[in-house]
Amino acid sequence: ATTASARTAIRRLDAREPEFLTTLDALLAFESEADERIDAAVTEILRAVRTTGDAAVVEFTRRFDGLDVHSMVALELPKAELDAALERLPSAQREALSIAAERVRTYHERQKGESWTFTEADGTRLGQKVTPLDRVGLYVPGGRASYPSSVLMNAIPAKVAGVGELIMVVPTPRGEKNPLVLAAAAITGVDRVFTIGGAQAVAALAYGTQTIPQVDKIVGPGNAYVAEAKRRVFGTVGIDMVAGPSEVLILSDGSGHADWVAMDLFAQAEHDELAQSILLCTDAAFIDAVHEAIDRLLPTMPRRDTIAKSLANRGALIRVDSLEQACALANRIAPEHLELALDDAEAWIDRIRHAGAIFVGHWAVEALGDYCAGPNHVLPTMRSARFSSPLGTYDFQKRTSIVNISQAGAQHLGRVASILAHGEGLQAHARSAEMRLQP
Ligand code: HSO
Ligand code: ZN
Repeated sequence: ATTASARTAIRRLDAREPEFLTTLDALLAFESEADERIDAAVTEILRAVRTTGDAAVVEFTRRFDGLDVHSMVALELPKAELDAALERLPSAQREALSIAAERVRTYHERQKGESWTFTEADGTRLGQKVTPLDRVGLYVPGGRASYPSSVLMNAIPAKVAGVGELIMVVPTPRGEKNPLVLAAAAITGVDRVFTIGGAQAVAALAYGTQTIPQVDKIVGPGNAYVAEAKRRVFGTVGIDMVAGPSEVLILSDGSGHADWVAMDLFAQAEHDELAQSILLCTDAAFIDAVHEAIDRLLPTMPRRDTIAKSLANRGALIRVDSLEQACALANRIAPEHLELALDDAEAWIDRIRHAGAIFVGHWAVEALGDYCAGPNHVLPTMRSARFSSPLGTYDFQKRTSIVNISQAGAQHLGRVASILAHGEGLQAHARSAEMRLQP
């Protein structure tokens, strides 16, 4: 006999109810509330690293990570140690890492921006020159959220773009190193690795220290201290984005397997208690089946506590009228990941305007995208897919305008510029343009 499992707490909503949109917006709202203690600590750490460099980083690393080191040099991992970590991996892991890396590289090659120019009839030539960043810092969290796959997703586009030097920082509390993270650094060709973390690592990369060279951009996820530090050094260096908790939205027409949908919701929920997993479905019976699958499968999951909290906090099973309505809601939600769990999924892609990544059909599941499909798994969260894009090769390239005006071109443009400059009351601009005019 089977024992009835307990009902898992997850919202059951109906998009046809009058207050639905208000409920939905409240469910989506995520305030990374400003915490004064974090602000104050980050201010102090940034100031200390900026003024005393290595000494401050070493001291914070002793204090926060319990590493008994006395110099920054001891915090750099020699390249041989990275290569050794890769060598020592069980061959199945090494092979999986290498297949994933190769697929991610191939995909990101296509994103590479190229320089271009065009020439006008009078010989004026205009263009855009694309240049990779000189030096990039990659933050990798320690502990539970230390994902080797994220090393691939950040390092590979940087390398494909042609970044000159890629410097990774990863905290190793009490000296605990994650061999897969080191192996991922080796396989992607990260140039230098320092075992430092927190706001002090962000500060070191942003300002430079005696040992750590100053970078031009800092990418990679981190805890609240890291996020705040990145926000604060923005301007001195570039940053990728300040990401929120991970999100998945699954669109279903009741085709496919309820267990698959339940596990896809879990896959998101197991990341974090604040992660968001939502199902939009046209079929009431299928929603019941998914809820039953959740009840049955949850007790089998090692991370069931995190999953249960995440589903209760921010999850939802939502009944919709039609796939048209589901697509409209998907665009409002602008999810990080959207799964089209539909028999005829391809036909619905055109309706989706806002999503970080669209997974098309029953076989295209987010977990494959997280590791090895090829596209990046660093995606816009918190509805920012309305205005931003996945991390990509283009984030490690920048553009410079090229303006090459012929003598003939200057005659025509000189008159236009002169008139506009007078209109702005800028005489030097006007005369500088007019000096190029021939009588
Ligand atoms: N789903 C996460 C990425 C990830 N999943 C890493 C597993 N490892 C954010 O897209
Ligand atoms: Zn994931």
